[in-house]
Amino acid sequence: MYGNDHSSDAPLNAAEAGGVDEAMAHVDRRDSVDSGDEQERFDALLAADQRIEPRDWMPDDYRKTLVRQIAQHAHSEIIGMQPEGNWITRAPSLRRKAILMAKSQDEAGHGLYLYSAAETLGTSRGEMLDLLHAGKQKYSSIFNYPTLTWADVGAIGWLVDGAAIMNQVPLCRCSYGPYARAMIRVCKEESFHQRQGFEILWNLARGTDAQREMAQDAANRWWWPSLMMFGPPDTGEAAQGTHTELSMAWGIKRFSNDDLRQKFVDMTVPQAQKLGLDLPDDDLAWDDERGHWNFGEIDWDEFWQVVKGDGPCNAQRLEHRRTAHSEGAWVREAANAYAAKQSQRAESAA
Ligand code: FAQ
Repeated sequence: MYGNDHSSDAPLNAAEAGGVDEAMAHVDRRDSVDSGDEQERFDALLAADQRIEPRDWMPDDYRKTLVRQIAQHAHSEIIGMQPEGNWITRAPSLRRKAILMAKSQDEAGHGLYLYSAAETLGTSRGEMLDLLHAGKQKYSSIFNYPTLTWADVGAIGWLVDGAAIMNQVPLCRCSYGPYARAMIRVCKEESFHQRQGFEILWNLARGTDAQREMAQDAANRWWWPSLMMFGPPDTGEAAQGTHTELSMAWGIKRFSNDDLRQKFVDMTVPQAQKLGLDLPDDDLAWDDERGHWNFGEIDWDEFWQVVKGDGPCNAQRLEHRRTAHSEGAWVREAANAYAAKQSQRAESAA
């Protein structure tokens, strides 16, 4: 099974449903925004749906919010390589292995685009990594769960990448230019990631009984953590204490966590039906009045436990990251020495 031939026309994910094209069609009309002082110009740019660029004045809290979110996003990409990296040496065929290696490399690349976007806000990649290693910056809760079988690689692609795209397509229209532009490229690549996960599960679900059970078990284990990825409830009374209201006013977030979670459920339930897999939620039911799927209570205690460092794999993930960083020190030193030599040469030739 290749491509989208499990269904004739339905897009598999949000990136394929036009959101990225819409962001790419954004027209730069910054020159037409002419206002008095710095704050007024910033507000006028936002009101005209124009991008804020690194050279622009911006409120300190806007800058801090972006650094927090983009750093967390970048860290998620590179830590997110670990759960599936666990299966590169055990992929069931050469084709599967090549695909999985390419996917992990894409994720390293996404980390780089994102660290670069954050650097335009005046923080260095080294500083952000130090904060990650010291446990002072976060990464997504989802990557603290183990990958026990090959089907987990499929579930990560289908559900985790699917949730990531649902959250990231609106970020292509984020008010901060470098982040928005990085997201366009990331979403295009993520779209393939989700497709490869779906295809793994499609094949397992049509394989032997043992393979089908493996696929079902993976869907059971990854469903709820994928819903948690969107972040805590942030609408109605729950909005208090979250960053959503301000981030939406600043055009950083375009939708609430709850809205994106609902869109994800609505997109994913028909896909599960197509795969022939059950989702582990007895409350899952189509609501004609709302025009959405109703779903059960999320275990927010589990979410906060994982976010605070007490999930199944938090210690292992951070330890592995710290080790990789210290073992890579010689590469960074060599790259810096090479760059210094190049610039010395360029200076003496000038
Ligand atoms: N995990 O007020 P909000 C991927 C924290 S990339 C941990 O709603 P915000 C690709 C939040 O930081 C996946 N912490 O916060 C891939 C805040 O704490 P703080 C990553 C979480 O920022 C696939 C507190 O809870 N994607 O998967 C989580 O407005 C496969 C209150 O929350 C992004 O980072 C969580 N899930 O909204 C790679 C997308 N959720 O900072 C490999 C960009 C919330 O005050 C394999 N980020 N928290 O201490 C965003 O869109 C936002 O930051 C949200 C959270 C929506 C994640």
